[in-house]
Amino acid sequence: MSEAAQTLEGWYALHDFRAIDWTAWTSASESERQQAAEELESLRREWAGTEEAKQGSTAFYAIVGQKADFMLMHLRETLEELNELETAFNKTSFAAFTRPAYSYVSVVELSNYMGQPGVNPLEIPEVAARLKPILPKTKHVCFYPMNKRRSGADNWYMLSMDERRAMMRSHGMIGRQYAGKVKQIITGSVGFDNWEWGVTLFADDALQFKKLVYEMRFDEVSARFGDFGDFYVGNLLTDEGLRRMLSV
Ligand code: 76R
Repeated sequence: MSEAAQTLEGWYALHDFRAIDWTAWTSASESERQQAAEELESLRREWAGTEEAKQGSTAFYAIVGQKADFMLMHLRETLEELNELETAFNKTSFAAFTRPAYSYVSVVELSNYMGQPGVNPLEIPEVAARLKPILPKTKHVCFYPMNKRRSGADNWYMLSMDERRAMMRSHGMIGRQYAGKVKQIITGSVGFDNWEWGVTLFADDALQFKKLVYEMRFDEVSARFGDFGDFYVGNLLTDEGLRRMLSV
């Protein structure tokens, strides 16, 4: 058996994608819409409070294209909290104007491929901080789930630790060239959802998503071993953006 990579886990993650029932929204009365918007607003204040207390983090993005209208990405200490959040949202009158489009359950994950022997990574403050990240408020987000391939000669899980480490080093070197332009949060979902990882990228310039993902396609770990699900790309929903989106 090959040696399993050790992983460190942080906050649990829920990516909650919703579509808005625009017919219902635009034909609702002004006061129904206002009530719905206020209930959403009150949850947003609650989420902001949790974030200020550093007990979790939430990102809110409009999604471009027909896959969804918006995404809420929540990070929390426990799966129970994610469940409560989801239910609280579902009980709002705003949720009655939405329908589920997609969701993804995972946990913030760092693997030890690049770890130094004899160093406890949890004692490195940057590592500990990356396990419980406050989500960036960049203009754009990109999310997609992925697997490492397990087929024939291209079975990631049959490779030796040394082979995997060498490939992950090359992967990390490409990634580092995007420092300051793209922030990535890798969440592990083996045992939680249909793919092995969720990849969430944040950037102020959306083109950097394309450039980074494209460049990685030529790198062995993605070229030979990466299998990808649907991509979701979106724009930060500020207070003003949300008002504009919901105005009729
Ligand atoms: O954690 C670290 O910074 C060390 C290096 C590193 C690891 C271990 C790293 C760096 N990644 C790691 C693990 Mn990554 N990453 C992806 C994708 O589209 C694709 O082809 C792949 C999707 C992107 C865009 C990306 C970006 N990475 C992983 C893992 C877990 C693998 C495992 O355990 O087998 C996956 C699935 C994954 C996928 N990666 C970086 C980036 C970027 C931008 C970096 C540099 C981060 C930095 O140095 O700040």
